[in-house]
Amino acid sequence: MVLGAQVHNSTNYTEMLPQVWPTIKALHANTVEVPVAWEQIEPVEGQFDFSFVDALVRQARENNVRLVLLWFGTWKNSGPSYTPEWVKTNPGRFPRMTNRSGGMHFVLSPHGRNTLQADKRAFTRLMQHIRKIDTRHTVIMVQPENEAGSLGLSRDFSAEAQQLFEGPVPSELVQALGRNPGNWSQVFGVHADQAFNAWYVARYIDEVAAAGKAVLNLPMFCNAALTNPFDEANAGGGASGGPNWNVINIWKAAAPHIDFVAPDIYDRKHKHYLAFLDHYARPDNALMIPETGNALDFARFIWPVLGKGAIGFAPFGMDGTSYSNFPLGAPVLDDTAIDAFAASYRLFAPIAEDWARIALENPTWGVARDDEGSDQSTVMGRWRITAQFGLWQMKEKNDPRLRPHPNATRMVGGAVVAQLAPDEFLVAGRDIRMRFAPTGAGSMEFLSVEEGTFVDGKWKMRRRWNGDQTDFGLNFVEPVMLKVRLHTFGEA
Ligand code: N0T
Repeated sequence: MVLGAQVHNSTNYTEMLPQVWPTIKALHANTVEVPVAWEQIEPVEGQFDFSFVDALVRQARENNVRLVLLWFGTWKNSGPSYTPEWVKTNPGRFPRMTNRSGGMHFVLSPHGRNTLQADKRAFTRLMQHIRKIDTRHTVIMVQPENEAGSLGLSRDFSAEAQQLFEGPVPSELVQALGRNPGNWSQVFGVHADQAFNAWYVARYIDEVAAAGKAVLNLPMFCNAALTNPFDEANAGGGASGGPNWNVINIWKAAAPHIDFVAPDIYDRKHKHYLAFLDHYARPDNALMIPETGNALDFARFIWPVLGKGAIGFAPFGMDGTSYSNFPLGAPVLDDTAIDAFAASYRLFAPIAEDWARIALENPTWGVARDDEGSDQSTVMGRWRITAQFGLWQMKEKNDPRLRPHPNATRMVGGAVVAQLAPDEFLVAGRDIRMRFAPTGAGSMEFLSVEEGTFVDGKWKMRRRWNGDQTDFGLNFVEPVMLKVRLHTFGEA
């Protein structure tokens, strides 16, 4: 389970690494996502320099964390800014997309065979190098390209691309989607441009990934710049062709060597965040959040992320280089911002394997405060579980005669529940109250509420919660894990 953190975009230099590790340590992260740029490993065509990768892998080991390498190549937030100068300055050999009026768009064309060959060669050399130096398996995953697609232009309008666009949709794709054959407009209607670009961008990246996997078979994923999760009509208006939520099926058909596609979530509306999780958690797609905002508001979403069985989560911009991507993330990465994420990482890091197994084998539910702080509930077996936010621990509800709890207006609070047996649950959370009530007759009574953790795969109790700690529901402040056994009485 990746309790991750992504560093800033320009932290991919050996001399910056000392500004990474203290933040990662404070965060209790077990995995760091770091860019490796094409321009840095192949500044001169055919001459490779892996000194940064060497330093990174060595220092990651010294700091006891795993790595996810981010290949900044043909596409970085759609643009070619991380390609070497010999690529940037040769649009004849490495064509950009052509816009509707015949002009040059800044994004490289996915139809450029030379670009694909050059990117593929550099990426393969990177994978060869990792194979050589990383027998200890410090690098656990690779992300080929970053937020691929095209911002500002829906597809390539060059003569060559236009010809492809007017031709039939490849039969593998229509078959995979269960559609009737036709040209792109016939099959995809108003989404034809986006679908077309998605297919060619995904085919391109699949070829890069396949070449890399042939050398070293690491899991590979692609991250998505997202559009509004409910607005189908405008879903093509973002990084067109990237693995946005509305074209996941096209990516699945086009890129069999990409193990999963993953959402970069910077949208802090609760309803939107949860909708993204639903879009990307599929039987054919493992859920991982490779980037999310590092502001306080985002930290609580780790709970529903865990509840949906995610394999990873990583706030973006976690290093000491003092850049801030506000308003996407925190205005300043101070101790409070770090602690918002560190709190849950501290709890889960020592038991990441235990939790991964539990979440695989048992029903789970995760919950985070919504934008209003309303009660939320679910039913698991014969129990209704309700989450409440912003309450004093000994009060049933907000009492206007008392001063409001400081959390009443803060975007904090969340929990995750795993049902181990009909009447037995694990519950972990922060800034939240969790209540259990039978859906049928009788009243709930706790048999035991044990606070503890897993040691060598076995539950180990630290203390029992009782009295004030259970009389008003289970009130979490700092994250702890509870094993809760319930029964009902008085049903007759
Ligand atoms: C991200 C990051 C980095 C609701 C931004 C986010 C990273 C890239 N792009 O700091 O550049 O390399 O993957 C795009 C956010 C879209 C805005 C959504 C607003």
